[in-house]
Amino acid sequence: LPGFLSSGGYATDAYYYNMRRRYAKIKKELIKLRERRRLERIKRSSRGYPQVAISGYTNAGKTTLFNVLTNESKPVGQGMFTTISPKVKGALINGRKVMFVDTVGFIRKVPADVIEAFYATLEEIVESNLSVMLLDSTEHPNIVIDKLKSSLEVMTKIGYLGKPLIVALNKIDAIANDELTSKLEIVKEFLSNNYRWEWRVIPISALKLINIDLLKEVISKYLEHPTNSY
Ligand SMILES: Nc1nc2c(ncn2[C@@H]2O[C@H](COP(=O)(O)OP(=O)(O)OP(=O)(O)O)[C@@H](O)[C@H]2O)c(=O)[nH]1
Ligand SMILES: [Mg+2]
Repeated sequence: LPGFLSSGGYATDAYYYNMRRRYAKIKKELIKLRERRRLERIKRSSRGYPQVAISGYTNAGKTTLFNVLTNESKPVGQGMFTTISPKVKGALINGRKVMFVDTVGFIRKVPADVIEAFYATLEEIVESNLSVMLLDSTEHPNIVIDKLKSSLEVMTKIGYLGKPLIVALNKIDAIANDELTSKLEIVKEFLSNNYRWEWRVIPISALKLINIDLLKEVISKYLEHPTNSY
């Protein structure tokens, strides 16, 4: 019996030893990844290109908009987490090169295997000069406001402060006019009470290409007149 106990003790030590080693290895890889992204960001900003992050909840249409703005053909999905790592691509906006970042969608509970991609997304948003936050206008008004509220909470928590915010109310091709009017109102009212810096709300359809030119115009306007915090 003592032999059984002692071998059990040994096995446990070995288990923890292995776990620690595995954990240390993963941690080292994550640090390397993060460092690489940091260097890539420095390279981008030293070229002088402003960066615009497309943020928002999963399934809001971020990749669809990213593809439209950058002529990219990234996969678009029905359901959550089509995009699991951020992607950056340059595009000309009113003759000026802008780097767009397609990000991983916000959700309430992040599954373990996407946590790192999620952090990467957050870093890209904080480093950006401007964020276009997408909302899905086809959802119930309470859901729209709830998601706007928690998106703003995430953004301020990670340090997106003092910068302008464009809220794009997406998928307007799929809702009625009066519905759009009332949702625009509540979103504007929420922002005027809760976002302390410059903001604009623009109804768009990334899929049916409605108001994309207006969105580009506002993006370039905000980039031309940077607020002092970046
Ligand atoms: N009707 C309509 N559907 C849209 C519009 N934009 C996107 N969609 C659809 O919404 C779904 C999700 O689009 P994505 O672009 O993959 O959304 P996403 O925000 O990148 O999602 P994640 O990468 O999972 O976070 C797809 O089925 C799109 O075709 C739009 O303007 N109108
Ligand atoms: Mg996506």
